[in-house]
This record gives sequence, C-alpha cells and structure tokens, in this order.
Amino acid sequence: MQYSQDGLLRAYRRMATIRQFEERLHEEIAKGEIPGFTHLYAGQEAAAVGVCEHLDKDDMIVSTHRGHGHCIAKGCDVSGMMKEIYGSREGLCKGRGGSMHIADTSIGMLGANGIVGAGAPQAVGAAIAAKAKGNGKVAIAFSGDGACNQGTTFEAMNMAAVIKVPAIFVFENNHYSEHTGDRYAVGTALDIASRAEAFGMKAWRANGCDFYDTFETMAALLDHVRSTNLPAAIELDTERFYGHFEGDPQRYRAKGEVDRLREERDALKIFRASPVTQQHFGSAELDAVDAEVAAQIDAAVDAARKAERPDPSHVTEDVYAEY
Ligand SMILES: Cc1ncc(C[n+]2csc(CCOP(=O)(O)OP(=O)(O)O)c2C)c(N)n1
Repeated sequence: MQYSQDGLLRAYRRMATIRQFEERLHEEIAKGEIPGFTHLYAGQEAAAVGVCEHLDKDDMIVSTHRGHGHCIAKGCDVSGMMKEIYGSREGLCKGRGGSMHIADTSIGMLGANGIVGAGAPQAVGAAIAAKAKGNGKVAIAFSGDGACNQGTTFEAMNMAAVIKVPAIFVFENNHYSEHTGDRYAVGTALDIASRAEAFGMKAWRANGCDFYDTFETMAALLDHVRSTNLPAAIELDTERFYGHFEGDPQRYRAKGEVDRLREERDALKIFRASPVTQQHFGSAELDAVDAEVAAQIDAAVDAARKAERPDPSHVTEDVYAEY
C-alpha cells in the first residue's frame, strides 16, 4: 500500500493524542479532579485510528462506554472533550454527557454510551439513513468482545444483512468484558468474526495493535462495503492498558501482564518500529509530534479547569426537541 508522509503523520498524531489524553486523565482522576465514571482506551489506539483514518467527515461512527479514542480518531475537538469530561458547560455536550456520552454529530461521531451492545443497532439505523439518502456513506459500530455476546448485536447484524445496508461492525477484542476474560465468555472458539460470517456478511481479522495491519485490512473491507452497499465486520485483536474503569484494582489480571503488554503490544512502539514508518520518518520527527501533543493536552486541562461550570438553572435546557 502507498502511504503519504502527511497521512502517516496525522495517524501518529492521533494515536499519540489518544495515549497522552488517557494518561493525563489517569493522573487527574487520581487527584479527584474529575467527576463521574471513566473507562480508559489506552492500548487500543491503532484500532480506532486504523479504522477512522479511512473515513470522511460524513461517515458515521457509534462508540461504546470506552469512547475517548473513537472520538479523537474521528476528529473531535480535544479541548472540547476535556471540558466535557470536567463537567463544564463549555464541553462538547455542554457538560451533560461527561466521559461516557461524548458526541459530535457535526463530524459523524454519533455518540458514546454506557449500554453494552447498544452501538450496533444505532449504526444500523444510521446505515439505513445513508442508504435512503444514497450518499455513499457508511456507519460503523465499535463494540467490545463483551458486547459481541449481546442479543442487540446479533439482531443488528441480522437486520443489516437482511435489508442490505452499509453498516460495519468493528469488534475490538481486548480480551476482557469488565473482569471476565474472553475465554470464559465468548463461544465459537473465541472467533468473533465468524459470528458475523454466520449472518452472511464478509468478515476480516486484523492485529488491532498494529496500525498498518488494521488500516490495510480496513481498506479491503471498505472497498467491499462501498462498492456493494452490504454490511461487513472486522475483529481487531487489541489490548487495554488500564482497568475496566478508573479505580478497578484489576485482580483478575496475571501478575506482570500489563508490563508485558506495554512491552510487546504497544501500538505506538509497534508503529515506530515498523519499516514503513522508518522509511518516512526519523525518530526526532515523531518525538516532535509527542511534544506538540503534550503541549496541547496541558492547554486542554488548563482550559477545562477554568471553564464555566453548569448552573442549576440550565437543567431543563435541551430536554425537548422540536421538529
Ligand atoms: C446492557 C448492559 N449490560 C451490562 C453492563 C455493565 N457493563 C459495562 S461495561 C461491561 C463490559 C463490556 O465489555 P466489552 O464489550 O468487551 O468492552 P470493553 O469494556 O472491553 O471495552 C459491562 C458488562 C452495561 N453497561 N450494559
């Protein structure tokens, strides 16, 4: 596959932004600065970015409870996200959503949400709209290995196959559903992609810690979906570096497991070590991106701390919509 320097730099910047955004949240949450419940995405950067780098602004994605990475990969404003997570009225959703409900429909990010398995039916709805409008857009549902066991996900895959809409089911298998390992919870010989195949759609598998593998596999998948308007699925083998939620003591993980994953399965290290990356960049150029991102995250936290908090008088705003 041909890669442009600009495209690769943008992909690296987005992955580095997700990583640093998450690491900073991990620190700020420990200080008690942030209200609400937070699920960190760090470790899964190559999955979100490898998928979303192919998308236009009007292609749509639906996220999960672990949504920050999907938001950043789709192009959400990072400062607006930070303000949202800090509960500010200046946040992307006026501070009403917090970490778990960030959305920006103006760029096709239809929202994160806390109901496991809710994303797939929403994406099918969005894909029906794309088909009705005939605009050639696709709708992607990100789901975890836990969500792949939900009835809603099966119903959505069946409907997408029957009514033939451009819905894409991205299963990010980070091997845990809360505290339960996939080997206890996922049947079909742990093969999630084969479930999609059973509904009659094409499915792919890729290493979700490797940007290039994910990106190239998604290129083939999207060629198929955009040329046929049919649904498809992909299973990405990935890892999460933090607990299920912030504060999770992670007693279900083997001793040293996360250290090993950070050593062997770190999406940013794998990207830097790739011969394709090394053909295009020296490490100084990528270090410079890391420094720019660090400054951006510092500024976002600073702005979020100072941003206006909601007032009780705002509570009834946006409750009703008029058509
Ligand atoms: C319908 C529903 N059932 C259960 C829960 C509780 N819950 C929250 S996250 C989660 C696990 C999700 O695992 P997975 O889909 O693999 O996503 P991951 O957390 O690994 O990103 C569960 C069971 C929920 N929020 N919604």
